[in-house]
Amino acid sequence: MLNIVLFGPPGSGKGTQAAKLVEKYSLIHLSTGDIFRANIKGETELGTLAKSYMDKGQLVPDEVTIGMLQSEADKYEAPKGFIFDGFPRTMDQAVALDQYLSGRATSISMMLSLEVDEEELKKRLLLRGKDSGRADDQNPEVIQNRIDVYHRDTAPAKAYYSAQNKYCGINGVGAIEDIFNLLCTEIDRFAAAV
Ligand code: B4P
Repeated sequence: MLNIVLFGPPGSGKGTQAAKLVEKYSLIHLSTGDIFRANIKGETELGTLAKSYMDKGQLVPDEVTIGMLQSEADKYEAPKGFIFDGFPRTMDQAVALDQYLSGRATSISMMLSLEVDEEELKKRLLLRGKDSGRADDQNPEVIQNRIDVYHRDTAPAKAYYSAQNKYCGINGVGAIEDIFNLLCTEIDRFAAAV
């Protein structure tokens, strides 16, 4: 299986690139942000809980997020692979993901990390906030909090994958198609080596 962690700060292009990658490589796309937003729309109990964190730019607690991710992944018995988009976002999530995949006799192939400077992130998120109506993209303070949480709680997961020789940083600034080509080059290089 080809299992990719698509990583990066909020607004770095994870969702944008994941949509293109799943189509090219026929992978299953698991975006924790999308699953939370679907639950908010459906007014489920999980949605109400998630909204109370997301609206403030905080992470949804690990015990909720990890369980939800695993039950989504369980729906697919024999996929070609997964793209984990927005997960893991903490060290505990990274460890839980390894344990989960090992139970399925597979593992993470690589972490592709989109690197984008803070000014560009803020610009993109505020722009999306105007069109999408996403509450977490409309308030500069919430956006700053999401970026701060990324540096504090999420970015350390890079070292976790580096230690396994699975980390790959990608320049996430530029044309969407050019960034997509950089990602594909890394995936194809990995696929050719196994
Ligand atoms: P996510 O849905 O993962 O949202 P995100 O990080 O803001 O978005 P993403 O990075 O995918 O957006 P993209 O750059 O594609 O998370 C939302 C919230 O859910 C989190 O804050 C948290 O509260 C909660 N959550 C999710 N996962 C969790 C977890 N594992 N644990 C705990 N809580 C969790 O797009 C941004 C914009 O940039 C778009 O408008 C796009 O068009 C634009 N863009 C993309 N690429 C561009 C480029 N190259 N140039 C210019 N613009 C570009």
